Amino acid sequence: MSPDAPIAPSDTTDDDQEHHDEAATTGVPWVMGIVAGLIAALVGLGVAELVAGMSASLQSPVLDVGDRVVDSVPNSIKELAIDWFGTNDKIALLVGIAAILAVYAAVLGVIAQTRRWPFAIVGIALFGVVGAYASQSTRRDVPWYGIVPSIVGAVAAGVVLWMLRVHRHDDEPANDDRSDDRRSFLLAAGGFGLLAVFTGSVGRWLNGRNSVSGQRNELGVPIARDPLPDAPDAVRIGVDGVEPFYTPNSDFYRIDTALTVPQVSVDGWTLRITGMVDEEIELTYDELLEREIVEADITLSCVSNEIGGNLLGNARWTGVRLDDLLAEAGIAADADQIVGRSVDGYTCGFPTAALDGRNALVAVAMNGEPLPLEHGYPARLIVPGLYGYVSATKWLEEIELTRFDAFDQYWVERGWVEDAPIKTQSRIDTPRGLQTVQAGTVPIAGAAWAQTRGIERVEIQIDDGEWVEARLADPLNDVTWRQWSYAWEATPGRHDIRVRATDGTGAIQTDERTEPFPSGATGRHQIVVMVE
Ligand SMILES: Nc1nc2c(c(=O)[nH]1)N[C@H]1C(S)=C(S)[C@@H](COP(=O)(O)O)O[C@H]1N2
Ligand SMILES: [Mo]
Repeated sequence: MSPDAPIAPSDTTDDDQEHHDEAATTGVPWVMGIVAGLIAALVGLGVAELVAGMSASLQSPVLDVGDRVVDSVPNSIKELAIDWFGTNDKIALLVGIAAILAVYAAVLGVIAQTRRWPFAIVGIALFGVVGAYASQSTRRDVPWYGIVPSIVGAVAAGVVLWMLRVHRHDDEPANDDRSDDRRSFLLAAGGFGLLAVFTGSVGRWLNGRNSVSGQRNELGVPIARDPLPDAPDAVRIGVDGVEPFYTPNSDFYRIDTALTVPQVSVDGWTLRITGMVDEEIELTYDELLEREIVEADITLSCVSNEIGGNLLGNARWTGVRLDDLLAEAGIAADADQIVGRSVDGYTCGFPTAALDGRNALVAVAMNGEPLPLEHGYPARLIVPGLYGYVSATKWLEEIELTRFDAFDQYWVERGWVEDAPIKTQSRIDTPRGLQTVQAGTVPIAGAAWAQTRGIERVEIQIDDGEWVEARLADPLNDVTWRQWSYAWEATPGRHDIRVRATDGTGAIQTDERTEPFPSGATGRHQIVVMVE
Protein backbone atom coordinates (compact mmCIF):
# COMPACT_ATOMS: atom_id res chain seq x y z
CA MET A 1 0.00 0.00 0.00
CA SER A 2 1.60 3.27 -1.03
CA PRO A 3 1.75 5.97 1.64
CA ASP A 4 -0.26 8.48 -0.32
CA ALA A 5 -3.09 6.15 -1.30
CA PRO A 6 -6.44 7.97 -1.36
CA ILE A 7 -7.76 6.01 1.58
CA ALA A 8 -5.41 4.01 3.67
CA PRO A 9 -7.12 2.17 6.46
CA SER A 10 -4.22 -0.16 6.88
CA ASP A 11 -6.04 -2.37 9.32
CA THR A 12 -9.25 -3.16 7.41
CA THR A 13 -8.47 -5.60 4.72
CA ASP A 14 -12.09 -5.95 3.64
CA ASP A 15 -12.44 -2.29 2.70
CA ASP A 16 -9.07 -2.49 1.15
CA GLN A 17 -10.17 -5.27 -1.15
CA GLU A 18 -13.31 -3.46 -2.11
CA HIS A 19 -11.35 -0.40 -2.97
CA HIS A 20 -9.06 -2.45 -5.14
CA ASP A 21 -11.97 -3.83 -7.02
CA GLU A 22 -13.29 -0.40 -7.69
CA ALA A 23 -9.93 0.87 -8.82
CA ALA A 24 -9.57 -2.10 -11.04
CA THR A 25 -12.90 -1.77 -12.75
CA THR A 26 -13.41 1.98 -12.86
CA GLY A 27 -9.86 3.23 -12.62
CA VAL A 28 -8.21 1.04 -15.25
CA PRO A 29 -9.58 1.52 -18.71
CA TRP A 30 -10.62 -1.87 -19.91
CA VAL A 31 -8.90 -0.99 -23.17
CA MET A 32 -5.61 -1.49 -21.32
CA GLY A 33 -6.78 -4.89 -20.20
CA ILE A 34 -7.67 -5.84 -23.74
CA VAL A 35 -4.35 -4.59 -25.07
CA ALA A 36 -2.48 -6.45 -22.33
CA GLY A 37 -4.38 -9.64 -23.12
CA LEU A 38 -3.73 -9.42 -26.84
CA ILE A 39 -0.04 -8.59 -26.39
CA ALA A 40 0.37 -11.46 -23.94
CA ALA A 41 -1.28 -13.84 -26.42
CA LEU A 42 0.97 -12.63 -29.23
CA VAL A 43 4.08 -13.12 -27.10
CA GLY A 44 2.80 -16.58 -26.15
CA LEU A 45 2.27 -17.52 -29.79
CA GLY A 46 5.55 -15.96 -30.88
CA VAL A 47 7.52 -17.83 -28.24
CA ALA A 48 5.68 -21.06 -29.07
CA GLU A 49 6.54 -20.55 -32.74
CA LEU A 50 10.18 -19.99 -31.81
CA VAL A 51 10.30 -23.17 -29.74
CA ALA A 52 8.50 -25.10 -32.49
CA GLY A 53 11.11 -23.85 -34.97
CA MET A 54 13.84 -25.65 -33.07
CA SER A 55 12.80 -29.10 -34.24
CA ALA A 56 11.18 -30.33 -37.42
CA SER A 57 8.88 -32.60 -35.42
CA LEU A 58 7.38 -29.68 -33.48
CA GLN A 59 4.73 -27.36 -34.80
CA SER A 60 2.96 -24.28 -33.53
CA PRO A 61 0.06 -24.93 -31.14
CA VAL A 62 -2.29 -23.02 -33.46
CA LEU A 63 -1.64 -25.60 -36.16
CA ASP A 64 -1.98 -28.45 -33.67
CA VAL A 65 -5.35 -27.14 -32.55
CA GLY A 66 -6.32 -26.55 -36.17
CA ASP A 67 -5.46 -30.17 -37.02
CA ARG A 68 -7.69 -31.34 -34.21
CA VAL A 69 -10.53 -29.19 -35.52
CA VAL A 70 -10.04 -30.48 -39.07
CA ASP A 71 -10.13 -34.07 -37.82
CA SER A 72 -13.21 -33.68 -35.69
CA VAL A 73 -15.63 -31.33 -37.43
CA PRO A 74 -18.73 -33.10 -38.71
CA ASN A 75 -19.05 -33.73 -42.46
CA SER A 76 -21.90 -31.23 -42.79
CA ILE A 77 -19.79 -28.37 -41.45
CA LYS A 78 -16.83 -29.42 -43.52
CA GLU A 79 -18.98 -29.30 -46.64
CA LEU A 80 -20.31 -25.89 -45.66
CA ALA A 81 -16.76 -24.66 -45.18
CA ILE A 82 -15.76 -25.95 -48.62
CA ASP A 83 -18.92 -24.37 -50.08
CA TRP A 84 -18.27 -20.99 -48.50
CA PHE A 85 -14.53 -20.73 -48.69
CA GLY A 86 -13.63 -23.26 -51.39
CA THR A 87 -9.98 -24.17 -51.19
CA ASN A 88 -9.49 -21.22 -48.81
CA ASP A 89 -11.26 -23.25 -46.12
CA LYS A 90 -7.94 -23.71 -44.29
CA ILE A 91 -7.19 -20.02 -44.17
CA ALA A 92 -10.75 -19.47 -42.98
CA LEU A 93 -10.19 -22.01 -40.20
CA LEU A 94 -6.96 -20.37 -39.06
CA VAL A 95 -8.58 -16.94 -39.13
CA GLY A 96 -11.45 -18.36 -37.07
CA ILE A 97 -9.04 -19.83 -34.51
CA ALA A 98 -7.17 -16.51 -34.33
CA ALA A 99 -10.45 -14.62 -33.78
CA ILE A 100 -11.56 -16.92 -30.95
CA LEU A 101 -8.10 -16.71 -29.41
CA ALA A 102 -8.15 -12.91 -29.61
CA VAL A 103 -11.49 -12.66 -27.81
CA TYR A 104 -10.33 -15.15 -25.18
CA ALA A 105 -7.06 -13.27 -24.67
CA ALA A 106 -8.86 -9.92 -24.40
CA VAL A 107 -11.19 -11.28 -21.72
CA LEU A 108 -8.27 -12.75 -19.78
CA GLY A 109 -6.45 -9.44 -20.16
CA VAL A 110 -9.31 -7.55 -18.54
CA ILE A 111 -9.68 -10.12 -15.76
CA ALA A 112 -5.95 -9.93 -15.08
CA GLN A 113 -6.31 -6.24 -14.23
CA THR A 114 -8.86 -6.95 -11.52
CA ARG A 115 -8.74 -8.59 -8.13
CA ARG A 116 -9.88 -11.75 -9.86
CA TRP A 117 -6.52 -12.09 -11.64
CA PRO A 118 -6.05 -15.72 -10.53
CA PHE A 119 -8.77 -16.62 -13.02
CA ALA A 120 -6.61 -15.14 -15.76
CA ILE A 121 -3.75 -17.40 -14.71
CA VAL A 122 -6.07 -20.39 -14.79
CA GLY A 123 -7.29 -19.23 -18.21
CA ILE A 124 -3.76 -19.10 -19.56
CA ALA A 125 -2.92 -22.47 -18.09
CA LEU A 126 -5.99 -23.85 -19.85
CA PHE A 127 -4.75 -22.33 -23.11
CA GLY A 128 -1.45 -24.17 -22.62
CA VAL A 129 -3.22 -27.41 -21.80
CA VAL A 130 -5.43 -27.21 -24.89
CA GLY A 131 -2.37 -26.68 -27.08
CA ALA A 132 -0.46 -29.48 -25.35
CA TYR A 133 -3.40 -31.85 -25.65
CA ALA A 134 -3.84 -30.98 -29.34
CA SER A 135 -0.16 -31.61 -30.00
CA GLN A 136 -0.42 -35.12 -28.56
CA SER A 137 -3.62 -36.10 -30.33
CA THR A 138 -2.92 -35.18 -33.95
CA ARG A 139 -2.67 -37.78 -36.66
CA ARG A 140 1.05 -37.23 -37.06
CA ASP A 141 3.57 -39.13 -35.00
CA VAL A 142 4.50 -36.50 -32.44
CA PRO A 143 7.11 -37.04 -29.73
CA TRP A 144 6.04 -36.35 -26.12
CA TYR A 145 7.97 -33.10 -26.20
CA GLY A 146 5.46 -31.88 -28.77
CA ILE A 147 3.80 -30.24 -25.76
CA VAL A 148 6.80 -28.00 -25.11
CA PRO A 149 5.86 -25.12 -27.48
CA SER A 150 2.42 -24.86 -25.86
CA ILE A 151 3.73 -24.96 -22.31
CA VAL A 152 6.56 -22.49 -22.87
CA GLY A 153 4.20 -20.23 -24.84
CA ALA A 154 1.61 -20.29 -22.06
CA VAL A 155 4.21 -19.48 -19.41
CA ALA A 156 5.50 -16.57 -21.52
CA ALA A 157 1.96 -15.27 -22.00
CA GLY A 158 1.31 -15.51 -18.26
CA VAL A 159 4.48 -13.61 -17.36
CA VAL A 160 3.66 -10.86 -19.85
CA LEU A 161 0.10 -10.56 -18.63
CA TRP A 162 1.35 -10.30 -15.07
CA MET A 163 3.91 -7.65 -15.95
CA LEU A 164 1.30 -5.61 -17.80
CA ARG A 165 -0.94 -5.38 -14.75
CA VAL A 166 -1.42 -1.70 -13.97
CA HIS A 167 -2.58 -2.14 -10.38
CA ARG A 168 -0.63 -4.30 -8.03
CA HIS A 169 -2.08 -5.28 -4.71
CA ASP A 170 1.17 -4.49 -3.00
CA ASP A 171 1.54 -1.13 -4.60
CA GLU A 172 -1.70 0.70 -5.09
CA PRO A 173 -1.00 3.75 -7.25
CA ALA A 174 -2.58 7.10 -6.45
CA ASN A 175 -4.95 8.77 -8.85
CA ASP A 176 -2.44 11.35 -9.97
CA ASP A 177 0.02 8.62 -10.90
CA ARG A 178 -2.33 7.38 -13.53
CA SER A 179 -0.69 9.10 -16.48
CA ASP A 180 2.64 7.64 -15.37
CA ASP A 181 0.96 4.29 -15.19
CA ARG A 182 -0.31 4.73 -18.66
CA ARG A 183 3.07 5.75 -19.99
CA SER A 184 4.87 2.80 -18.45
CA PHE A 185 2.07 0.49 -19.56
CA LEU A 186 2.40 1.67 -23.14
CA LEU A 187 6.17 1.31 -23.02
CA ALA A 188 5.95 -2.19 -21.63
CA ALA A 189 3.19 -3.17 -24.04
CA GLY A 190 5.18 -1.82 -26.96
CA GLY A 191 8.28 -3.67 -25.82
CA PHE A 192 6.41 -6.93 -25.48
CA GLY A 193 4.76 -6.31 -28.84
CA LEU A 194 8.23 -6.10 -30.38
CA LEU A 195 9.23 -9.26 -28.56
CA ALA A 196 6.19 -11.02 -30.04
CA VAL A 197 7.09 -9.89 -33.55
CA PHE A 198 10.70 -10.87 -33.05
CA THR A 199 10.09 -14.34 -31.62
CA GLY A 200 7.29 -14.97 -34.11
CA SER A 201 9.42 -13.99 -37.11
CA VAL A 202 12.46 -15.92 -35.99
CA GLY A 203 10.17 -18.87 -35.30
CA ARG A 204 8.58 -18.63 -38.77
CA TRP A 205 12.01 -18.36 -40.31
CA LEU A 206 13.27 -21.41 -38.40
CA ASN A 207 10.19 -23.37 -39.48
CA GLY A 208 10.70 -22.18 -43.05
CA ARG A 209 14.19 -23.72 -43.11
CA ASN A 210 12.45 -27.05 -43.39
CA SER A 211 11.00 -26.14 -46.79
CA VAL A 212 11.91 -28.59 -49.53
CA SER A 213 10.84 -26.41 -52.44
CA GLY A 214 14.47 -25.65 -53.32
CA GLN A 215 15.32 -29.36 -53.37
CA ARG A 216 12.26 -30.10 -55.49
CA ASN A 217 13.27 -27.46 -58.04
CA GLU A 218 16.62 -29.17 -58.57
CA LEU A 219 15.20 -32.65 -58.86
CA GLY A 220 14.77 -34.13 -62.32
CA VAL A 221 11.84 -36.15 -63.60
CA PRO A 222 12.66 -39.81 -64.19
CA ILE A 223 12.40 -40.97 -67.78
CA ALA A 224 9.81 -43.60 -68.58
CA ARG A 225 11.00 -46.73 -70.37
CA ASP A 226 8.24 -46.26 -72.96
CA PRO A 227 7.36 -42.56 -72.83
CA LEU A 228 3.82 -41.77 -73.85
CA PRO A 229 3.40 -39.81 -77.07
CA ASP A 230 1.84 -36.37 -76.77
CA ALA A 231 -1.94 -36.60 -76.66
CA PRO A 232 -3.33 -36.15 -80.19
CA ASP A 233 -5.11 -32.88 -80.91
CA ALA A 234 -8.32 -34.78 -81.52
CA VAL A 235 -8.81 -35.26 -77.75
CA ARG A 236 -9.52 -31.52 -77.57
CA ILE A 237 -12.91 -30.26 -78.63
CA GLY A 238 -11.49 -26.84 -79.50
CA VAL A 239 -14.19 -24.68 -77.93
CA ASP A 240 -13.23 -21.62 -75.88
CA GLY A 241 -14.26 -21.85 -72.26
CA VAL A 242 -13.71 -25.61 -71.88
CA GLU A 243 -11.23 -26.57 -69.15
CA PRO A 244 -7.87 -27.52 -70.72
CA PHE A 245 -7.48 -31.24 -71.40
CA TYR A 246 -4.43 -31.37 -69.11
CA THR A 247 -5.00 -29.33 -66.00
CA PRO A 248 -1.93 -27.16 -65.34
CA ASN A 249 -0.37 -28.09 -61.99
CA SER A 250 -0.95 -24.58 -60.69
CA ASP A 251 -4.70 -24.87 -61.38
CA PHE A 252 -5.08 -28.44 -60.17
CA TYR A 253 -7.59 -28.68 -57.33
CA ARG A 254 -6.12 -29.36 -53.92
CA ILE A 255 -7.99 -31.24 -51.21
CA ASP A 256 -6.37 -32.51 -48.04
CA THR A 257 -6.51 -32.25 -44.29
CA ALA A 258 -3.05 -30.70 -43.96
CA LEU A 259 -3.02 -27.14 -42.58
CA THR A 260 0.57 -26.71 -43.60
CA VAL A 261 2.06 -28.54 -46.55
CA PRO A 262 4.23 -31.39 -45.23
CA GLN A 263 7.90 -30.84 -46.11
CA VAL A 264 9.33 -34.23 -46.97
CA SER A 265 12.93 -34.35 -48.07
CA VAL A 266 13.88 -37.08 -50.53
CA ASP A 267 17.02 -37.54 -48.43
CA GLY A 268 16.03 -39.90 -45.71
CA TRP A 269 12.56 -40.55 -47.18
CA THR A 270 11.67 -44.19 -47.67
CA LEU A 271 8.64 -46.03 -48.91
CA ARG A 272 7.78 -49.08 -46.83
CA ILE A 273 5.55 -51.91 -47.98
CA THR A 274 4.26 -53.66 -44.90
CA GLY A 275 1.55 -55.81 -43.38
CA MET A 276 0.15 -58.90 -45.04
CA VAL A 277 3.03 -59.44 -47.45
CA ASP A 278 5.53 -62.25 -47.89
CA GLU A 279 8.39 -59.88 -47.26
CA GLU A 280 8.23 -56.29 -46.11
CA ILE A 281 10.33 -53.97 -48.23
CA GLU A 282 11.70 -50.50 -47.76
CA LEU A 283 12.92 -48.38 -50.65
CA THR A 284 14.81 -45.10 -50.72
CA TYR A 285 13.80 -42.55 -53.34
CA ASP A 286 16.65 -43.68 -55.61
CA GLU A 287 15.80 -47.34 -55.13
CA LEU A 288 12.18 -46.61 -56.02
CA LEU A 289 13.29 -44.97 -59.25
CA GLU A 290 15.46 -47.96 -60.15
CA ARG A 291 12.19 -49.80 -60.84
CA GLU A 292 10.58 -49.53 -64.25
CA ILE A 293 9.25 -46.00 -64.74
CA VAL A 294 5.93 -45.57 -66.52
CA GLU A 295 3.71 -42.67 -67.55
CA ALA A 296 -0.07 -42.62 -67.43
CA ASP A 297 -2.75 -40.03 -68.21
CA ILE A 298 -5.34 -40.19 -65.44
CA THR A 299 -8.20 -37.90 -64.38
CA LEU A 300 -8.31 -37.63 -60.59
CA SER A 301 -11.66 -36.79 -58.95
CA CYS A 302 -12.67 -35.81 -55.45
CA VAL A 303 -15.72 -37.45 -53.92
CA SER A 304 -16.73 -34.05 -52.53
CA ASN A 305 -17.17 -32.62 -56.01
CA GLU A 306 -20.65 -31.16 -56.41
CA ILE A 307 -22.56 -31.54 -59.65
CA GLY A 308 -20.94 -29.05 -62.02
CA GLY A 309 -18.01 -28.56 -59.63
CA ASN A 310 -14.32 -28.45 -60.40
CA LEU A 311 -12.77 -30.75 -57.82
CA LEU A 312 -11.21 -32.85 -60.52
CA GLY A 313 -8.28 -32.54 -62.85
CA ASN A 314 -6.40 -34.44 -65.49
CA ALA A 315 -2.66 -34.95 -65.54
CA ARG A 316 0.13 -37.04 -66.98
CA TRP A 317 1.63 -38.89 -64.01
CA THR A 318 5.06 -40.51 -63.91
CA GLY A 319 5.99 -43.21 -61.43
CA VAL A 320 6.28 -46.88 -60.65
CA ARG A 321 3.43 -49.34 -61.10
CA LEU A 322 1.86 -50.27 -57.79
CA ASP A 323 1.21 -53.87 -58.86
CA ASP A 324 4.91 -54.30 -59.72
CA LEU A 325 5.93 -53.03 -56.27
CA LEU A 326 3.40 -55.20 -54.47
CA ALA A 327 4.46 -58.22 -56.50
CA GLU A 328 8.00 -57.68 -55.20
CA ALA A 329 6.69 -57.81 -51.63
CA GLY A 330 4.20 -60.61 -52.38
CA ILE A 331 0.59 -60.03 -51.30
CA ALA A 332 -0.92 -62.54 -48.84
CA ALA A 333 -3.93 -64.31 -50.33
CA ASP A 334 -6.34 -63.12 -47.63
CA ALA A 335 -5.33 -59.44 -47.74
CA ASP A 336 -8.20 -57.44 -49.25
CA GLN A 337 -7.26 -53.82 -48.53
CA ILE A 338 -4.33 -51.67 -49.62
CA VAL A 339 -3.75 -48.80 -47.21
CA GLY A 340 -1.63 -45.78 -48.16
CA ARG A 341 -0.20 -43.90 -45.18
CA SER A 342 1.04 -40.35 -45.34
CA VAL A 343 3.75 -38.70 -43.26
CA ASP A 344 0.96 -36.46 -41.93
CA GLY A 345 -0.98 -39.41 -40.54
CA TYR A 346 -3.62 -39.42 -43.30
CA THR A 347 -4.64 -42.84 -44.59
CA CYS A 348 -6.48 -44.05 -47.66
CA GLY A 349 -7.60 -47.60 -48.32
CA PHE A 350 -8.92 -49.45 -51.37
CA PRO A 351 -9.57 -53.03 -52.44
CA THR A 352 -6.72 -55.22 -53.64
CA ALA A 353 -9.21 -56.18 -56.34
CA ALA A 354 -8.74 -52.70 -57.86
CA LEU A 355 -5.32 -53.85 -59.05
CA ASP A 356 -6.78 -55.54 -62.10
CA GLY A 357 -4.10 -54.40 -64.51
CA ARG A 358 -5.06 -50.73 -64.48
CA ASN A 359 -2.24 -48.18 -64.22
CA ALA A 360 -2.21 -47.63 -60.47
CA LEU A 361 0.98 -45.75 -59.64
CA VAL A 362 3.28 -44.59 -56.95
CA ALA A 363 3.67 -41.28 -58.76
CA VAL A 364 6.65 -38.95 -58.38
CA ALA A 365 5.89 -36.51 -61.18
CA MET A 366 2.88 -34.66 -62.54
CA ASN A 367 2.71 -33.05 -65.98
CA GLY A 368 6.45 -33.32 -66.45
CA GLU A 369 7.48 -31.83 -63.09
CA PRO A 370 8.32 -33.42 -59.76
CA LEU A 371 5.08 -33.57 -57.75
CA PRO A 372 4.28 -30.09 -56.47
CA LEU A 373 4.60 -29.92 -52.68
CA GLU A 374 0.81 -29.46 -52.33
CA HIS A 375 0.20 -32.54 -54.45
CA GLY A 376 2.28 -34.92 -52.40
CA TYR A 377 6.01 -34.44 -53.02
CA PRO A 378 7.98 -36.62 -53.18
CA ALA A 379 5.53 -39.49 -53.86
CA ARG A 380 1.83 -40.24 -53.86
CA LEU A 381 -0.60 -42.91 -54.94
CA ILE A 382 -2.83 -42.56 -58.00
CA VAL A 383 -5.39 -45.24 -58.77
CA PRO A 384 -7.54 -44.73 -61.88
CA GLY A 385 -11.26 -45.07 -61.30
CA LEU A 386 -11.32 -44.51 -57.53
CA TYR A 387 -12.09 -41.25 -55.76
CA GLY A 388 -9.04 -39.55 -54.29
CA TYR A 389 -10.01 -40.09 -50.67
CA VAL A 390 -9.76 -43.89 -50.91
CA SER A 391 -6.77 -44.06 -53.18
CA ALA A 392 -4.58 -41.03 -53.69
CA THR A 393 -2.47 -40.65 -50.52
CA LYS A 394 -0.08 -37.72 -50.86
CA TRP A 395 3.27 -37.47 -49.03
CA LEU A 396 3.20 -41.26 -49.08
CA GLU A 397 5.50 -43.17 -46.74
CA GLU A 398 3.95 -46.58 -46.28
CA ILE A 399 1.75 -48.99 -48.17
CA GLU A 400 0.22 -51.53 -45.87
CA LEU A 401 -1.60 -54.69 -46.92
CA THR A 402 -4.42 -55.46 -44.55
CA ARG A 403 -8.12 -56.35 -44.41
CA PHE A 404 -11.22 -54.16 -44.49
CA ASP A 405 -12.44 -55.88 -41.33
CA ALA A 406 -9.21 -54.94 -39.58
CA PHE A 407 -8.71 -51.29 -40.50
CA ASP A 408 -10.82 -48.22 -41.37
CA GLN A 409 -9.06 -45.41 -43.20
CA TYR A 410 -9.40 -41.71 -42.32
CA TRP A 411 -12.65 -40.91 -44.17
CA VAL A 412 -14.26 -44.30 -43.57
CA GLU A 413 -13.97 -43.59 -39.84
CA ARG A 414 -16.01 -40.48 -40.63
CA GLY A 415 -18.80 -42.32 -42.40
CA TRP A 416 -17.75 -42.25 -46.06
CA VAL A 417 -18.00 -45.51 -47.97
CA GLU A 418 -15.22 -48.07 -48.03
CA ASP A 419 -15.28 -48.85 -51.72
CA ALA A 420 -15.62 -45.73 -53.84
CA PRO A 421 -15.54 -46.10 -57.62
CA ILE A 422 -16.00 -42.82 -59.49
CA LYS A 423 -19.55 -42.15 -60.69
CA THR A 424 -20.33 -41.19 -64.27
CA GLN A 425 -20.52 -37.42 -64.52
CA SER A 426 -20.67 -34.66 -67.08
CA ARG A 427 -20.24 -30.92 -66.80
CA ILE A 428 -21.14 -27.91 -68.93
CA ASP A 429 -18.11 -25.59 -68.98
CA THR A 430 -19.51 -23.08 -71.50
CA PRO A 431 -21.74 -21.12 -71.51
CA ARG A 432 -21.56 -20.36 -67.80
CA GLY A 433 -24.70 -20.59 -65.68
CA LEU A 434 -26.76 -17.37 -65.85
CA GLN A 435 -24.61 -16.04 -68.68
CA THR A 436 -26.30 -13.86 -71.33
CA VAL A 437 -25.50 -14.94 -74.89
CA GLN A 438 -26.46 -13.66 -78.34
CA ALA A 439 -29.14 -15.48 -80.32
CA GLY A 440 -27.74 -17.65 -83.13
CA THR A 441 -25.31 -20.55 -82.98
CA VAL A 442 -23.91 -20.91 -79.46
CA PRO A 443 -21.43 -23.68 -78.69
CA ILE A 444 -22.29 -25.63 -75.55
CA ALA A 445 -19.29 -27.64 -74.41
CA GLY A 446 -17.65 -29.35 -71.48
CA ALA A 447 -16.28 -32.65 -70.24
CA ALA A 448 -17.64 -36.02 -69.13
CA TRP A 449 -15.91 -38.73 -67.15
CA ALA A 450 -16.42 -42.30 -65.98
CA GLN A 451 -12.90 -43.45 -65.20
CA THR A 452 -12.21 -47.11 -66.13
CA ARG A 453 -15.52 -47.37 -68.02
CA GLY A 454 -14.94 -44.54 -70.49
CA ILE A 455 -17.50 -42.24 -72.08
CA GLU A 456 -19.54 -43.52 -75.01
CA ARG A 457 -22.12 -40.75 -75.50
CA VAL A 458 -23.01 -37.29 -74.22
CA GLU A 459 -26.44 -35.76 -74.73
CA ILE A 460 -27.91 -32.32 -74.26
CA GLN A 461 -31.43 -31.30 -73.46
CA ILE A 462 -32.65 -27.74 -73.99
CA ASP A 463 -35.71 -26.88 -71.89
CA ASP A 464 -38.11 -29.79 -72.26
CA GLY A 465 -36.89 -30.82 -75.70
CA GLU A 466 -35.60 -34.18 -76.84
CA TRP A 467 -32.17 -35.34 -75.69
CA VAL A 468 -29.80 -34.68 -78.58
CA GLU A 469 -26.35 -36.13 -79.09
CA ALA A 470 -23.30 -33.91 -78.56
CA ARG A 471 -20.18 -34.25 -80.68
CA LEU A 472 -17.42 -36.07 -78.79
CA ALA A 473 -13.71 -35.40 -78.98
CA ASP A 474 -11.62 -38.57 -79.32
CA PRO A 475 -11.13 -40.48 -76.09
CA LEU A 476 -7.51 -40.62 -74.95
CA ASN A 477 -8.11 -43.70 -72.81
CA ASP A 478 -10.92 -44.84 -70.53
CA VAL A 479 -9.49 -43.24 -67.37
CA THR A 480 -9.38 -39.63 -68.56
CA TRP A 481 -12.25 -37.25 -69.13
CA ARG A 482 -13.65 -36.75 -72.59
CA GLN A 483 -14.52 -33.36 -74.05
CA TRP A 484 -17.75 -32.73 -75.96
CA SER A 485 -19.63 -29.90 -77.66
CA TYR A 486 -22.98 -29.13 -79.18
CA ALA A 487 -23.85 -26.34 -81.61
CA TRP A 488 -27.02 -24.84 -80.23
CA GLU A 489 -29.30 -22.61 -82.27
CA ALA A 490 -30.21 -20.25 -79.46
CA THR A 491 -33.48 -18.33 -79.61
CA PRO A 492 -34.20 -15.27 -77.44
CA GLY A 493 -35.46 -15.96 -73.94
CA ARG A 494 -34.47 -17.86 -70.85
CA HIS A 495 -33.36 -21.47 -71.40
CA ASP A 496 -32.43 -24.49 -69.32
CA ILE A 497 -29.56 -26.62 -70.55
CA ARG A 498 -28.99 -30.09 -69.17
CA VAL A 499 -26.29 -32.69 -69.90
CA ARG A 500 -26.02 -36.42 -69.37
CA ALA A 501 -23.35 -38.95 -70.26
CA THR A 502 -23.45 -42.63 -71.09
CA ASP A 503 -20.48 -44.68 -69.93
CA GLY A 504 -18.70 -47.45 -71.77
CA THR A 505 -21.02 -50.09 -70.31
CA GLY A 506 -24.04 -48.33 -71.85
CA ALA A 507 -25.35 -47.02 -68.51
CA ILE A 508 -26.82 -43.51 -68.64
CA GLN A 509 -25.77 -41.10 -65.90
CA THR A 510 -28.54 -41.09 -63.32
CA ASP A 511 -30.97 -38.22 -62.91
CA GLU A 512 -31.34 -38.86 -59.18
CA ARG A 513 -29.80 -36.07 -57.14
CA THR A 514 -27.67 -37.08 -54.16
CA GLU A 515 -25.15 -35.18 -52.07
CA PRO A 516 -21.43 -36.02 -52.20
CA PHE A 517 -21.70 -37.75 -48.80
CA PRO A 518 -21.15 -40.69 -48.46
CA SER A 519 -20.16 -42.02 -51.89
CA GLY A 520 -20.06 -39.14 -54.39
CA ALA A 521 -22.74 -36.84 -55.83
CA THR A 522 -25.17 -38.03 -58.48
CA GLY A 523 -27.50 -36.05 -60.69
CA ARG A 524 -27.18 -34.05 -63.88
CA HIS A 525 -25.57 -30.68 -64.37
CA GLN A 526 -28.08 -28.09 -65.44
CA ILE A 527 -27.63 -24.40 -66.15
CA VAL A 528 -29.87 -21.47 -67.04
CA VAL A 529 -28.80 -19.00 -69.73
CA MET A 530 -30.36 -15.82 -71.12
CA VAL A 531 -30.41 -15.35 -74.86
CA GLU A 532 -30.85 -11.84 -76.33
N1 LIG B 1 -1.92 -37.06 -47.17
C1 LIG B 1 -3.12 -36.84 -47.72
N2 LIG B 1 -3.38 -37.34 -48.94
C2 LIG B 1 -4.58 -37.12 -49.52
C3 LIG B 1 -5.58 -36.38 -48.87
C4 LIG B 1 -5.28 -35.87 -47.58
O1 LIG B 1 -6.11 -35.22 -46.93
N3 LIG B 1 -4.04 -36.09 -47.05
N4 LIG B 1 -6.79 -36.16 -49.49
C5 LIG B 1 -7.18 -37.07 -50.55
C6 LIG B 1 -8.31 -36.57 -51.33
S1 LIG B 1 -9.82 -36.49 -50.55
C7 LIG B 1 -8.19 -36.24 -52.65
S2 LIG B 1 -9.56 -35.90 -53.57
C8 LIG B 1 -6.88 -36.18 -53.30
C9 LIG B 1 -6.66 -34.82 -53.91
O2 LIG B 1 -5.40 -34.72 -54.47
P1 LIG B 1 -4.87 -33.32 -54.98
O3 LIG B 1 -4.94 -32.38 -53.81
O4 LIG B 1 -3.50 -33.54 -55.49
O5 LIG B 1 -5.82 -32.87 -56.07
O6 LIG B 1 -5.83 -36.43 -52.39
C10 LIG B 1 -6.05 -37.46 -51.47
N5 LIG B 1 -4.82 -37.66 -50.76
MO1 LIG C 1 -11.36 -35.93 -52.07
